[in-house]
Amino acid sequence: MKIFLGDKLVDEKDAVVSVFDHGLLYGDGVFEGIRAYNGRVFLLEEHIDRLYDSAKAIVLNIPMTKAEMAEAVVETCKANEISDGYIRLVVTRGKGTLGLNPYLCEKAEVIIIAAKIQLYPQELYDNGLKIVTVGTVRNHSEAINPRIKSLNYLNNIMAKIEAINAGCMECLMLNHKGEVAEASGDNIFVIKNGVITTPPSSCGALEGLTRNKVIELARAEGYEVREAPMARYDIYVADEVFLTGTAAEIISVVDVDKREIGDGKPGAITNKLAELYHNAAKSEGTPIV
Ligand code: PXG
Repeated sequence: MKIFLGDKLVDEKDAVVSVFDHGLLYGDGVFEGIRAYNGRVFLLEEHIDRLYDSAKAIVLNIPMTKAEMAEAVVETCKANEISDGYIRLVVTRGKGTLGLNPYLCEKAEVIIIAAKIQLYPQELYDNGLKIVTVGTVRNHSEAINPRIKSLNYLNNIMAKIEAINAGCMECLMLNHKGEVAEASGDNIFVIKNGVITTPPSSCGALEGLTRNKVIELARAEGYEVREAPMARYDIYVADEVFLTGTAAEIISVVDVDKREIGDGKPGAITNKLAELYHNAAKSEGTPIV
């Protein structure tokens, strides 16, 4: 496998970073998870915009232009003959000292990995997911804003541990006010009486690109979509619930804290949105050429 590291493609065995890299020492950096479908990188410009916004928010200077970054992503896919796969783009603060001071780090490190992804088992797409609310509260937006896709994922990992310990593969995370935020690695949507609602990012959600695409597709199809704060109650009494993410795509949730959602099966609107999403993913994107 070829990895993009720094400013060029190298063999996987040569793709090594310093033990003094602040990405490793402090989770100091930003990342993106991107999908390629059918020989195209889906939502590439949007992912790169979000990466640079995340970097700006943490005062991280990415030593490449957005155009160079987009080119590097495509080159990495090409070098690994990826036409359907998953791309992990990581920018760390780079090599520094054992102290926190990020200004002592010489240069940000850029890493691009283009590989295959393991999805949820098909059975879960067919029958839906069970989730539980976890005690780990989503990061306070004035501590680490959840809109920053930072390398520091302990908040999400603590939530994921609770989910797995409870026998679930995903969970519901609330913000410090008890409002619905998101899942540990996905955004959440509810459908009630035909209206689709998802929490605004101000409630503690990453502004997911799958989320944004689903909102756009749903509105184009004539559905009413709202971004509004929600309580767990709104989830429990929903007709349909689903999660969105680059890796998960659209997956139905049929049980939340032992409350069956709707009739306990993936709903019609969720299935329709998944179909629209897959059609967009297959036909849009930056060609890998
Ligand atoms: N919320 C969080 C906290 C995320 O990490 C999403 C929402 C969905 O955003 P996008 O832009 O992908 O629609 C994410 C992204 C994994 C994994 O292995 C998931 C993400 C990132 C890295 C790994 O499940 N999700």
